[in-house]
Amino acid sequence: MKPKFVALDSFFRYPVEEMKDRSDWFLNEMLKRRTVRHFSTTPVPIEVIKNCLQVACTAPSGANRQPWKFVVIEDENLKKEIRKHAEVEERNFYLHRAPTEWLKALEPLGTDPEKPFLTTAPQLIAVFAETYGWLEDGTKIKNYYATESVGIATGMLITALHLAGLVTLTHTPSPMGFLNRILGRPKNERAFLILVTGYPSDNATVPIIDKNPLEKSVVWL
Ligand code: IYR
Repeated sequence: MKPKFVALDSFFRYPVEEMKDRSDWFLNEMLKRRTVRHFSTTPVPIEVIKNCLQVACTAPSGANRQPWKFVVIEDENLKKEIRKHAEVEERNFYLHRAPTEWLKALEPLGTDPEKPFLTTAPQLIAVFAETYGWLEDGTKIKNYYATESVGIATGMLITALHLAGLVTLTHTPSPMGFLNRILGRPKNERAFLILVTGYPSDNATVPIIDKNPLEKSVVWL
């Protein structure tokens, strides 16, 4: 297929001072983001979730395949079912499967096998990666860099939800195969994570942990 192009009309070149201000503002907002494990049952306006999902769907992806599927779960019975299965896997993880070293690494977070947030939060967004797909005519097609693409989209979703005034928890019960069954997702979709979304509870606390200084994560050459 012959590629088609249009002029990059959406780009705007800001004055340098304005660029600094915008990046400062954004940094300050993002420094306030915390992963939260204590959720309120207060419902979230669905328009906000929709906008944030739309942000996620603008993510770049391998060959523009957009290999993501976001399953928004509000149904109380489905949430209970997910919690039941996740807690079975988590008990197994904390009591048997997790190496001591891993448990030690999790200590500062204060996590355990109980996952009440899976039923208290108003929305669980189960994120799936489509490892392959089909063209309109039914031809099977491979997706490229599906995991990377879905990771980028999920990062943008977390950012959008934070800027909209909500909190999230990236939850990864392992293994997550039960999600396909409970949510009726096809075989080409691989569960990536559950993004627990909502308002924090009034008495929410977060662990005292630090982010590394920039020098630890960035190398300038
Ligand atoms: N999935 C478990 C354990 C866990 C693992 C990592 I890596 C974390 O950053 C946090 C928790 C749980 O959800 O408790």
